[in-house]
Amino acid sequence: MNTFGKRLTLTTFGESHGKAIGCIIDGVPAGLQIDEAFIQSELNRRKPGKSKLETGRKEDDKVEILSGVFEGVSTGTPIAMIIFNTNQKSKDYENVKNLFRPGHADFTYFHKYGLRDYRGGGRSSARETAARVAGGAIAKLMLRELGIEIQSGLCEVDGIKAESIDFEYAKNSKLYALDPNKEKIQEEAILTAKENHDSVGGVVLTTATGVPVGLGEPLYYKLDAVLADAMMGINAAKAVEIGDGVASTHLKGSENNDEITPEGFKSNHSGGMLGGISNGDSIIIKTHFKPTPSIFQEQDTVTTANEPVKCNLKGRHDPCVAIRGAVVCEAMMALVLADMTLLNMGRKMEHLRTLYSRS
Ligand code: FMN
Repeated sequence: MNTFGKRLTLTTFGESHGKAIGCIIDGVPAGLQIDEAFIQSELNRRKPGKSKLETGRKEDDKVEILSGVFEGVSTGTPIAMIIFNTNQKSKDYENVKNLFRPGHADFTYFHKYGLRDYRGGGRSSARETAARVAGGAIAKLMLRELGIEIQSGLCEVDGIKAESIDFEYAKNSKLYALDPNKEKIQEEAILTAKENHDSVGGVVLTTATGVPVGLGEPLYYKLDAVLADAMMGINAAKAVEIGDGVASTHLKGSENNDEITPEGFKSNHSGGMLGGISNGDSIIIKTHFKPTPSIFQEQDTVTTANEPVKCNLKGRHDPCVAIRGAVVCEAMMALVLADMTLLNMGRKMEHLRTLYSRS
């Protein structure tokens, strides 16, 4: 299963050390201005090697559009995009060819398929998420025309929590930190872990503003459920919270309910969704990422023949995957919301009358 979505679908292909990765995004309505510079700028935000806080793999992540766009505008046909891999160092993975890296997907891929592309993790590598970001950029262009904007940033690194949230600040922070006062100690935590040949986890806060009431399908394609699926499907994501999430389980109903006034909701504990349908308030999601599995400390593992062995890794790895994960969270939220806007179009007769009535 390499396809995501119902009306707007994203199919990705490619492996970490293969020739290329890419995606096909289908269902984009004709007539959308496709700003290639914007798609590239989104990929640049996710691309590796921008600072010491990220993997040293240096990929340009130059995207090429192969189809579905004519004279800068979507044609309503599938949009295919490709990104060639240029900076693979597959020999770094020769020593893990016959063993399983703890915390990575090697063990499960091998036992599921009976073989695995060990070079950089093959398809299980988060290199694939560049293709999601390319597809997500198209979804963002579509949503932007509808007044929906998506932003993200890190609200926690190695247990160090943000106490204030500033999405504008996060845009120019090396670690997409949401709290300017916590950025320095969060950065130090990442660099200390890296010096100790270790890694840290982090939490990404993603929000969408300008979302209309009514996105989300009862009962099996609820907006919160699909967003949770989209976020949990990102490599290394281990938990997702909608609105106040886990904290809401510690509140009384009187504290947790978002009271309603003629001007709108008084608060947003619900994260902008009720009954699986958007309520017109901002969508708020937290995605919790585990520490990067590839670390440079000796660890116990087994070979493909199930013999005990020590695992000593080479290669280049992110000390905190949540940083680049933030851009992927935005892409996944964009894909879900774009899909939901298209799905919602036939839900009222007035939608159909607007489209088809001749009078
Ligand atoms: N894992 C690594 O071992 N090294 C990396 O450099 C690395 N970079 C990542 C970058 C991003 C943006 C993301 C989202 C994840 C990254 N991961 C990295 C995590 C692995 O891909 C992931 O842990 C692995 O596929 C196992 O899947 P699971 O953790 O979801 O069970």
